[in-house]
Amino acid sequence: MSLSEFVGQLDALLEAAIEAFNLAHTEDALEEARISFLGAKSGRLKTVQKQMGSVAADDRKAAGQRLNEVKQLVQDAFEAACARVQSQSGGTAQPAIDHSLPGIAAPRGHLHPLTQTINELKEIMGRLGFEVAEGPEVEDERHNFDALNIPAEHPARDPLDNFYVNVGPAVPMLLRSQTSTVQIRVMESRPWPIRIISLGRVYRPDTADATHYPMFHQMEGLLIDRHVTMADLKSVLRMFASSYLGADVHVRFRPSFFPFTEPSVEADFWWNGNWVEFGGAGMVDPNVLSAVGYDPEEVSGFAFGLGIERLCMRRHNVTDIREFYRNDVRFLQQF
Ligand code: FA5
Repeated sequence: MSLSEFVGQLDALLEAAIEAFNLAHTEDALEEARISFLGAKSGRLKTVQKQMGSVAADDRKAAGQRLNEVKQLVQDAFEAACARVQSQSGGTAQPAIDHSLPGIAAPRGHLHPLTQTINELKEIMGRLGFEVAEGPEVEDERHNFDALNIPAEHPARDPLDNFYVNVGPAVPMLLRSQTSTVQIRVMESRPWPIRIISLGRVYRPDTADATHYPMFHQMEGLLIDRHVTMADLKSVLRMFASSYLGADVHVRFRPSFFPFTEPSVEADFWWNGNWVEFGGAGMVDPNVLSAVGYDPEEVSGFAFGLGIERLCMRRHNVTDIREFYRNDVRFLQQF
């Protein structure tokens, strides 16, 4: 064999060894590559070395020198690959993950009790034919007050009783204080008949106590059609209350006043020896129907706005509304 052939074989071997070591990503794969190139008995380097005897005697010294250089280079490439594989597996000889160990089960969360309540209320009202409508939480005064027949001088508009937000001098805006805003948005956007509910957050600067919170949830209901009466309103609210709170729930209606309904009532349920108010309701005031372009001579309707926390409290016997917002997992886990 000529010297150049011998050296050519060594160079090809070196190139192949470097590539094989680079491609090895586990200690096992690297060991396999090491045996293939540097193995003492039948490694490829050994095989080439055995051919040195066939190189012309004059060239043998040069061939030996090159053989030693390549041996060293292959050894260096192997050691560099060892260091890389070890650092990739966290520097330990063990695999980073022990697949045989039992796993740690992640604790499973669930929906907040109020979200669960909202979903259930939607389902009950859906069965009564009410579809869900949405409205913004940051509202203008027209939807929160004017169109609801609440005039400029009405005490309910007092800045101290509302959360006004500063979005620019031209448009006074506030966090909605009631979901009745959505009644207006729906009536403005489509012709009657209407049968909707809207559930969401409302905001009032009320002091927090066992039954009040400055941010709470309401379910608004609105039904507009020909010949709607107070009897329809009371039937729907009674059906709703017995579906959600149980057939034995005791509900009463008290005369009340809201600028946007006439006549108006407040609805209470009996709970732990007391009447607890859970919502306001009434027949939609003709002024409201006119404000959205409906003819009060042609249609009538009823509306209601119920406190979702109060309903959920009675259903689950929660005696302090603040529990819903403390985020104490011991409380939340119970639902
Ligand atoms: C209203 O908000 C009217 N928009 C309801 C209405 C709608 C009347 C449609 C007529 C027609 P009121 O302010 O009473 O009404 O609130 C309704 C319910 O929200 C209350 O009965 C109560 O259950 C709940 N609520 C009121 N304030 C709070 C509060 N600070 N924290 C928790 N729940 C409250």
